[in-house]
Amino acid sequence: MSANYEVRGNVAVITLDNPPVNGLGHATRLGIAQGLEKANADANVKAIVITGAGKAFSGGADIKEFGSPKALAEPNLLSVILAIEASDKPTVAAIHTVCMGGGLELALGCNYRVVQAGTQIALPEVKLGLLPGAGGTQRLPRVLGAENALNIIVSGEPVPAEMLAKAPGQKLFDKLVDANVLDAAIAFAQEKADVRPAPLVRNLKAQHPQREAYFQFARNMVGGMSKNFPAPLRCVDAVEAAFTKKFDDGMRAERELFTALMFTPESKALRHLFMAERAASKIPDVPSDTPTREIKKVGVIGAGTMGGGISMNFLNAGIPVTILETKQEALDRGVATIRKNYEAQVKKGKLKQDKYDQRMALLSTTLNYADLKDSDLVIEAVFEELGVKEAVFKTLDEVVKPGAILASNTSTLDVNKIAAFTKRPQDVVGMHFFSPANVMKLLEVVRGEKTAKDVLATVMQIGKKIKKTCVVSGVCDGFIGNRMIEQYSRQAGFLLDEGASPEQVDKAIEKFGFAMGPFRMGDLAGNDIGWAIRKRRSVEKPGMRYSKTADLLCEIGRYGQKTGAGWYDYVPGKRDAIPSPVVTEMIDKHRASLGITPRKISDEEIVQRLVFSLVNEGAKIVEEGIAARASDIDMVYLTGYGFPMHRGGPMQYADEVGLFNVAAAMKRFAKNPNDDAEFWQPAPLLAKLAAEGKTFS
Ligand code: T1G
Repeated sequence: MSANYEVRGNVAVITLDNPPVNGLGHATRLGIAQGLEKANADANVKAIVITGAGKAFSGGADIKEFGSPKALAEPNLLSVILAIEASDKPTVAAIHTVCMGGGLELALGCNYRVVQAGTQIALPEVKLGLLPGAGGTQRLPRVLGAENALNIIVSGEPVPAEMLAKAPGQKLFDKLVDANVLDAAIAFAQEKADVRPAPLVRNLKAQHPQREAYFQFARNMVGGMSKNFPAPLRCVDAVEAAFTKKFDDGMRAERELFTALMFTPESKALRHLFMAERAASKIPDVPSDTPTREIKKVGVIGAGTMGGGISMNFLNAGIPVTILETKQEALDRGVATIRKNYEAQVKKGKLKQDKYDQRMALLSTTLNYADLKDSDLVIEAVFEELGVKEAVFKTLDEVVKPGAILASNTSTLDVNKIAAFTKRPQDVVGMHFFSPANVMKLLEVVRGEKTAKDVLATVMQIGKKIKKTCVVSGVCDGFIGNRMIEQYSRQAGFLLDEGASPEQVDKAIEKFGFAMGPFRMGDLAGNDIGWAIRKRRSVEKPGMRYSKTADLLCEIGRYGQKTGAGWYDYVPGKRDAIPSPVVTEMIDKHRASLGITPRKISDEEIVQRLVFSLVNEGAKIVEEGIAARASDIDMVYLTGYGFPMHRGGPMQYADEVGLFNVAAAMKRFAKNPNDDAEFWQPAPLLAKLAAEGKTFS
């Protein structure tokens, strides 16, 4: 698809037509250029209108083209905008719905802009680790001034057109209409057909009374928010060039800054994230138009931390929830926690009182399963033990109406076994929320062998409605995230056995970008949780070797912050992790018992063993079909496990390092007698891609 051309009266209309959002791919750019030529060659044409078909004026440059020769193929976006400015006949942009990135830059090249109220205006390039690279940093300040332009460029956030159209002194929009923007633009074009010279944004002067002071202030403000990302500060540099350089020199400065950012790992990570987020919503064998079941009422079993957090997600989306517990005091405790959470948001000004009241009005509680019979979706969040799940699902199977979806929030148990407790396994699915469930974005949607396709499509849809990033996982021990974190935790323990300290490991991986290293995380979440899982797994997988240090820690009751001591010591009431002589001695003794002479371990080895353990297990998960694609693994780790955004996820990071180098490192680790040679054999998928010089994505 490209751009359509027609003449209405004496006005040529060029319509961008590249569904779904009129991305400015090569064919579309070519179509616009050809339309301009045609219009300028047609004596009957007095003016030109440019607009977009469907649900957008334009969502900007075609992100899917990035990195391919097409992205720069002539006419590139800069050439198209220059052609618009060079047009003999006046050009009017008819802007509606979405006008973002290169789409707004295209409109800024026109002589005039007519916009429809409700249009979302944005320059979101910074969210891709970039900056507007087709004149946005030079033209927008000329029509909006420094402050408004810089806010839009550095935030990347959309702003309603009507707000900008009413800004004092703005020259971004020449006319704001409520509807029928194309008709209005054609009429406007006819009015302006003979005005010469037609105005051009490039001829406006960008001025600021205290330019130096303002941009210094802007750098200080932006510098704080962009610790791991260079783009926001580069945006400030580019916008300042509009105030210190001639237009063409400013354009050259913008181009240099844009091109440099295009090749940074951070931008590649963010562009990967943009595509990965959208890919995760696609289930290969479930068509995107699969009919879904209506979810009007939700039941939640269990009013504990998870049950309460899960309930809040649905209340926040305006969906009524009935929470069931076995005892009234458990219900009362659960509701009180929900209230406390909302009241904290109201106090911080993040939630209006009336919204809080509305949400609480949607919440009901019960001790009686019969009250769940009309639920369209029931999610159990009871004790993580198969026997308990069996009792719950057998009862649900008896009580809840046919066609209801029965979901388990289990984090490690076999969803197929849970489904088999019912006579409707096709309606059973895993919905694995991450604690705190009302905050963490990740939702692992675990499909059982018999889970129906419309159940999956429904859960993905409702998951998006409650603002979760949904990733589909097959059934295996730990699904995607926890299965991988087990290897990460094993490596952390082996590093202690071999000579590292908890604080060295934590500091190394936190310097890499994780919010919290494995030992501080253990102290926060509770070391006894992992202890219970290791006990269960030692029965199921006796061959799986672990460092004993974590068990030794729990055996002396050091569960973490909740017991006042864990891997670290804590001052009561404070969360600062203090290296513990008790733990140091415990580790030293354990090492001696293993006959290991401690060695100095580099931060690089620590980071590689922790991160590459995720990569290797992730590659196995993809080749087993538990995850549909490598980028799903990245979505799980970016939204559920605090993997640093600027690295793009474990698989993206491995691509950046180079799979050949990753495989080579794994082979080195396999030679370490205190490590796990079998685990470090590169997964077949990884070995294959490395050998072929390919990447996961
Ligand atoms: N290019 C290609 N595809 C795009 C796209 C784009 N710019 N924007 C969206 N899509 C696809 C998306 O992948 C999905 O595809 C479908 O459209 C629906 O997207 C030189 C260099 C426009 C607000 O960053 O913010 O211009 O999964 O689910 O919720 O300075 O998409 O169906 O195959 O998000 O209605 C700057 C990014 C580019 C805008 C619509 N522009 N897009 O939201 O739908 S860089 C952006 C969005 C640039 C210049 C620079 C949103 C949206 P699929 P969706 P939505």
